[in-house]
Amino acid sequence: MSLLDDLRWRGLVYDHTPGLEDHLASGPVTAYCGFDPTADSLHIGHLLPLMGLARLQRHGHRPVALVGGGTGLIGDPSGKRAERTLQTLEQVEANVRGLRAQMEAILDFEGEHAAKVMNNADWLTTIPLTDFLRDVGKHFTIGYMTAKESVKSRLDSEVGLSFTEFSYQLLQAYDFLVLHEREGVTLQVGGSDQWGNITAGTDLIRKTHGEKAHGLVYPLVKNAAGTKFGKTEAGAVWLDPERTSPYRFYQFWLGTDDRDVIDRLKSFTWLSREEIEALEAEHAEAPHRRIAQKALAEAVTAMVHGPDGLAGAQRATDALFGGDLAALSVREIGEVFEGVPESAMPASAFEGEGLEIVDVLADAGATKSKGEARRLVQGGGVRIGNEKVDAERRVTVADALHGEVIVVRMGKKRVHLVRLER
Ligand code: 629
Repeated sequence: MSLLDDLRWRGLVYDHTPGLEDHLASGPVTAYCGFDPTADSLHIGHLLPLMGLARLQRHGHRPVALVGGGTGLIGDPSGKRAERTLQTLEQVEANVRGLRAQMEAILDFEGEHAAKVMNNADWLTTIPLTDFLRDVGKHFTIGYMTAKESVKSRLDSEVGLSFTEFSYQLLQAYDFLVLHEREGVTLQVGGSDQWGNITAGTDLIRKTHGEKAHGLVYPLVKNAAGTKFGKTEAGAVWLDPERTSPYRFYQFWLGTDDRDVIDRLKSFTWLSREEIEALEAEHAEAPHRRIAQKALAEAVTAMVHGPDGLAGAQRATDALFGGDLAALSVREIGEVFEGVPESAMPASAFEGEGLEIVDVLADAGATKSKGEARRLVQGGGVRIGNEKVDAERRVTVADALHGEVIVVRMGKKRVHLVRLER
């Protein structure tokens, strides 16, 4: 299957310049995608375009990932309803370092079609203003620039648009020109929000060199439920494990809506058409088994966090559903039970004979009263870790995982952590 046919089947083609199919068939093409350093980590919204570069690479083309150390100083108005606050130079530089490291994990930097990471600060922060206005600005009319969706929508709105952000499309157009001249780049890819900026570049290359350059944009990912993809109650889903733990990351994909899961397998994994169609059939037959969600969560977590990251995430998930809690590190326990109510009690109380379970529940505030604690225990719904306990059971230091934290469960849904204070 040709690259474009594969991308189409995966639902990754929203629009492209005419003649792209022939251009890709004419030989190895050098393609780029840009990422502005608005944070020190990429999030899953960036995964699709980054994997898109890797898909091109696997079909024999050469990818360039561009970090916007220069454009990040300005701010792209595309798809943004309000003006952005400027970032400091130091922030942008620190963020560039974070992004570069993550890109290096997904793209292949070896071999004939080795990927390259470049930074547009190298040319955008050094070009004299007068050169820029003469060599780039002169090719664009105000009418052309204001006709772009990113500009039009803001001009019609109350917040307006600064001259700074208005200029952004020219910077991205100039990048495409520079990469065309220096690296032989003839294709820019991105999300559909980037179409205006990309075509500004193809127009500039045509005007300056009389050459044809191409653009290809992906549809923006949408949830069937109408909610925003990639956002959870805790905010964005980041690739940096310090920001979003591999466990949370895994859980995010595991929670994919039945109506979305096959599309996500197509766009966010390297699974083949045959493998995905087999999963689709299984999923249609028994959606409650969540086989497709598991395959998705495994594939994306392994790709981003490696086999160890995936193993840790699965261990944590199993532990939560009856597996061995003792296999988790204190840190993993914190991740698995993030947001669960907790209280501290002196470790000394748990030494020797320890305390009665009813007292632990009441003293920790896990139940409202001793009466409620007693009812719950007698009803057989209380467990320490995954062990069911009766009213006779005494709780000691031995029940604390790593000597630090006791996991108390009440019924199916309620959990309370008791941290031992020393
Ligand atoms: C200089 C900067 C270039 C080319 C591109 C850029 C960045 C571009 C942008 N992209 C978004 C970003 O940085 O703002 N102006 O967060 C983001 N992108 C990936 C996809 C996107 C897009 O990194 O293109 O559509 C999200 O899926 O919003 O010379």
